[in-house]
Amino acid sequence: MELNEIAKKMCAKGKGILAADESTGTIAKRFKSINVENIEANRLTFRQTLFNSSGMKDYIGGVILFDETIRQKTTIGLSVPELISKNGAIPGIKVDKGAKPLAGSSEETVTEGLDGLRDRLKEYYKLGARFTKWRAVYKIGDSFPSSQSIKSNAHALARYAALVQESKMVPIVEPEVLMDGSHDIKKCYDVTTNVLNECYNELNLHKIDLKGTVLKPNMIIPGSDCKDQSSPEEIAGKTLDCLKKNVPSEVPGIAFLSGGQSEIESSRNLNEINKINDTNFLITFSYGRGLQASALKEFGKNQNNVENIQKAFNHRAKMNGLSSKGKWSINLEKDSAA
Ligand code: 5MM
Repeated sequence: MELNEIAKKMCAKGKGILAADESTGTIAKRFKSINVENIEANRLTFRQTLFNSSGMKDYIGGVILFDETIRQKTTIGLSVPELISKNGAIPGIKVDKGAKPLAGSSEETVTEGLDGLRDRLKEYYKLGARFTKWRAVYKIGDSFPSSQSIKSNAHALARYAALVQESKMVPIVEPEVLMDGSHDIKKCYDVTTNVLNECYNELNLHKIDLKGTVLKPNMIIPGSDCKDQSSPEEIAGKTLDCLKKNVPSEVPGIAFLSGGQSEIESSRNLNEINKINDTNFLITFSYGRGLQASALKEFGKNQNNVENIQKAFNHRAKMNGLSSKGKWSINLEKDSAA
């Protein structure tokens, strides 16, 4: 498949991406919150239950995996990537090695993982991956993000994307401006503008074929401790405006991260954005917590209750699938859950 075709399939109308690429440390936090032991068998059970649910076929275009997961064999005989493909989605892999302290600006981070990446990509392709993900993280503060952080992270994202396209896979470019802090929505808009601008400068410099990429940005949202919270309409208007001004029109798909929004908030905001989407971008979700929080709770209640875990996941997948078409409503939330 051509890169552009893969990107469009990942973000096809009515579908989005399941971000199940929590590293061992992050999944440890998630499992701790539900009192489940963080061992390989439990991580496989939870993820296999999601990947084998009926919601996959209708609402999920791609699944982002962690290194451990892409190598696992499910208890039904298939490898994890085989199970995902069988259920109609494209397997993908997180290839960054995490956000590490940025020398010279120790309160900020730069994402590492370029060394040896070309060889790792060859292996992931053989294991079945057809797209990849790399996440850069930007914190908002009085003097953050610095231009040092914006430039170094954009440079790394572009070098990553070039290696990935060379390996015939689609790079998801994820510059995440964090929600943490008391900044207002305008500050988020301005910072995201600068971050996106620098990312596309570097992607162009590194000759990335933008038609074969997917952008995974944050929404334009006030900080989680900001006193003036915004309406979904304002969030949608500012988010779409920021994307129109800063994302080149060749980019086929934009799949948001949920970033700490609740499940309902992330569905509602995505829906509002799609209601006013007058661009050619396929605008959808690439949620981790936004898709998995309820299913994780069910898993905590009883790890063997496949039906309840899948029911919770199918519901969120369906709601976000509707949001990707601007067809979600709070009433459907209640009806479908019932
Ligand atoms: C699923 O979490 C991803 C991996 O995080 P770590 O490397 O810290 O373990 C993360 O990159 C995720 O893909 C995005 O942030 C989207 O997830 P949310 O929960 O923000 O929708």
